[in-house]
Amino acid sequence: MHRQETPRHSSHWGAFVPEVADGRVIRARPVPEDPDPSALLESVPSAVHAANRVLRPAVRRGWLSGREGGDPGRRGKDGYVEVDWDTALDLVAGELLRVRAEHGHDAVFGGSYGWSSAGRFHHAKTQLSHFLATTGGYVGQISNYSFGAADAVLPHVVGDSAAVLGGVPTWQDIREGADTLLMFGGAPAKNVQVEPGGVAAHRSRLGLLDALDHGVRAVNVNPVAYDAPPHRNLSWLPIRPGTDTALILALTREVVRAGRHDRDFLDRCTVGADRYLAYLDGSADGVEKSAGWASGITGIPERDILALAATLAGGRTMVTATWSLQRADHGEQPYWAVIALAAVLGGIGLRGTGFGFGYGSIAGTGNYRRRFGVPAFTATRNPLRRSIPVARMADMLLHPGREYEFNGARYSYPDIRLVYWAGGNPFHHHQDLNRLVRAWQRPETIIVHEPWWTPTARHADIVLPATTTLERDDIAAGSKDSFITAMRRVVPPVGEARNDHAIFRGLAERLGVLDDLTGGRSERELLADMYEQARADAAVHAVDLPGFEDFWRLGSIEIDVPDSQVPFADFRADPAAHPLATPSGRIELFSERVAGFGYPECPGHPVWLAPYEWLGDPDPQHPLHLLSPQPATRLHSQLDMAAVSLGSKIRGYEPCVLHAADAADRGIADGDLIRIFNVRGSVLAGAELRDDLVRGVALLATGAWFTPEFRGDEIWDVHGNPNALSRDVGSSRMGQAVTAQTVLVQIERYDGPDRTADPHAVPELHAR
Ligand SMILES: Nc1nc2c(c(=O)[nH]1)N[C@H]1C(S)=C(S)[C@@H](COP(=O)(O)OP(=O)(O)OC[C@H]3O[C@@H](n4cnc5c(=O)[nH]c(N)nc54)[C@H](O)[C@@H]3O)O[C@H]1N2
Ligand SMILES: Nc1nc2c(c(=O)[nH]1)N[C@H]1C(S)=C(S)[C@@H](COP(=O)(O)OP(=O)(O)OC[C@H]3O[C@@H](n4cnc5c(=O)[nH]c(N)nc54)[C@H](O)[C@@H]3O)O[C@H]1N2
Ligand SMILES: [Mo]
Repeated sequence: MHRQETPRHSSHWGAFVPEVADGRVIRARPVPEDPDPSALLESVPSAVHAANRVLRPAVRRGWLSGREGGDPGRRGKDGYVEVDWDTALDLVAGELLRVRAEHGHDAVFGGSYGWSSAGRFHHAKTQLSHFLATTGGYVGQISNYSFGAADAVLPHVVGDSAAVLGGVPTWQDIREGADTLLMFGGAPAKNVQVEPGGVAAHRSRLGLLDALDHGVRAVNVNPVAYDAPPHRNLSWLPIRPGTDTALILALTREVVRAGRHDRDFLDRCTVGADRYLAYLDGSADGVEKSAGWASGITGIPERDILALAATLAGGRTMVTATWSLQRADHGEQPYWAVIALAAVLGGIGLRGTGFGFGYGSIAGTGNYRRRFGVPAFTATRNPLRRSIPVARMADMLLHPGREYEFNGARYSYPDIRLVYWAGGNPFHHHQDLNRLVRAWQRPETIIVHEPWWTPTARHADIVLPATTTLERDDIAAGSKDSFITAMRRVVPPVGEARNDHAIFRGLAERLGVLDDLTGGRSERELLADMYEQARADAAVHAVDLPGFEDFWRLGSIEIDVPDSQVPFADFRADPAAHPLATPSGRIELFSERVAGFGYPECPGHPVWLAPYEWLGDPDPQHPLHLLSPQPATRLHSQLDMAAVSLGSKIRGYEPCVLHAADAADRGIADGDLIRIFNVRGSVLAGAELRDDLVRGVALLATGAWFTPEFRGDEIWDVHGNPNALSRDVGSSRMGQAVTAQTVLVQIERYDGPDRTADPHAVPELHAR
């Protein structure tokens, strides 16, 4: 074990050494052990001391007047009255009591999806879950926006979701074990800056380069060329968005047609291969899934597909896909199809081959995944045990009582009267924000904890100011990073901000349950307990961590972890002795259970199904496909108000990447303002022209703060959030996951009036 003695701090985008002057953070320097630090550290000082911090508790004027018999006004348009903490906490405690007494616990929605901050104790969403569970229960959210479709389907196919959580070959394994690395979605360097819980050593970008330097040949299947490193061993295969499943089916079919499939692996380790292969050769439905067939769907020449199939079968192949592929209509299909392709190639369970998801999506994928000794605060179990699939949140608010299906079962939406959010920003992350604006008017009370006046804070009734990590003590740790970092408080709270945990203490006191919330322990004792639990867990795995006080003094510890991880190795060697957690114990290329759900949009084996919007079914009014990748310049909506993100804007608007030829057709020059629109909304953005992407594709990163402005009867987002354009429907009844990547739009040059709203402004504030 290797120990450092420098005081440090951490964040989802990296560990750092803060520099402080006159009570303010002035710099965040990368830690010395980070081989590839993130430029996002430059945004730390301007975020902590941003002009739009929430300084005092604030209550929406219309909500207050509604309670006094006046007009409740409209969320998102109102000013706020600032109040003292006692008044604010009395109001929140009173509302919780009132709503639960009048409507029951399932009228309280506390799903509160969101990344919060890296510190594992003050993880706002978990603190909220713990508080709401302690006080009787709430409606939660299950799964996530990141890989919800995969999370639903993978357990049916391979028994669990490890392949999407980092239980995959390491970069060293790929270097040693693979000849060809087939990457659906490439390996965007921008994405591997971040890891939930913090990352002290960024290794992903360098791991890929190392594999390429050692002769691994990689193929970036992607609508854009630039999300993979320029390298002599890497080539780009441009594809139409949303059509990968067709390509994967055809690659599988061509390998089988050439007789180069691994029959032994299929017989020993899978079930349903024959039914799947009968779909591929056309005997099931009369359509052979050939290279020629896929060419018409994907836009890739037939000969390129045939050549790729020959390469895959001719050596040791590793197949990866970024998470974005499944954040789409029928998002379950490309992942199931990737597993089936890897099974046909027969490399599953051997070092560095087979399949794995999320390389290039998140920093830790390709590192060893540690299953022990990761400090984390755990919420007490929700006694209500009621949750909705995460992305069905607006449906729930709009349609209380309505039935829906999810992963083979039937449920109904609760009737929500109170929404409580801490650590997430639904007015950035949810699809079809104009629909969310309407859904959001329905609850009686909306409570939000936020450090900043985000769009979600500005759509709330009671806003409580939360500290940032630099204003409190915490511990950072990620399962795919080998460091545990003490995050020492470095500056005093900004304004009257309080830690989320302290806010819940204040509420629990009012509700008479403080001891249930804390077990009678102080914040510091709870932090130490969290660490000591991880330490005990590590000891079971023969890893010796120092005691809490020593750890705190050291500031950072590193755990030795292996550099190799070979999933499915035991299973491959002896499938009967090491069965998977599927009904058959094997990899299911056909799943009787999934077939039994009776969902035509997710039948018993992988299929190609055309998405509800795509370039293969052109809409003359909306001829461009809009992708919404993760932003290079921030973490989702976090840091949008800070230096790096602000520096990337075009005249204050979010940049939208357009093909230069598509722009020329529309009279759009680099740096022009543009309007992006479809039937769901209109968004203003700045044009950034490139020529290394597929024509007909445009890209607008997520996370620009939604800034609604009324233009006639329509709400326009005058900053550049793609969710004002995305559609709010589930991937299928299997996953009910987001379909944010399935969006067609039109784009035109915008010469209209400038906006009046400032995306990072503070709302009108009044003294009580
Ligand atoms: N169109 C489109 N939409 C998408 C996606 C996409 O690809 N396309 N991707 C989706 C995905 S994968 C994700 S994960 C989501 C991300 O969606 P979110 O996780 O909601 O995004 P964040 O911006 O990280 O929101 C975290 C919020 O918590 C606040 N916060 C930070 N620290 C604290 C704290 O200590 N206390 C409190 N109370 N608050 C804190 C931040 O200020 C911020 O407002 O977006 C999804 N939305
Ligand atoms: N800097 C930064 N990094 C982040 C985040 C962030 O906000 N900022 N967010 C983090 C989070 S929460 C998540 S879930 C991950 C998400 O990680 P991903 O979902 O993997 O990220 P994306 O950037 O949406 O897309 C990855 C690549 O897929 C390609 N792609 C998109 N559609 C298609 C398609 O139909 N076919 C093919 N073949 N390729 C396609 C895109 O062009 C891009 O190159 O990122 C994480 N990393
Ligand atoms: Mo995510």
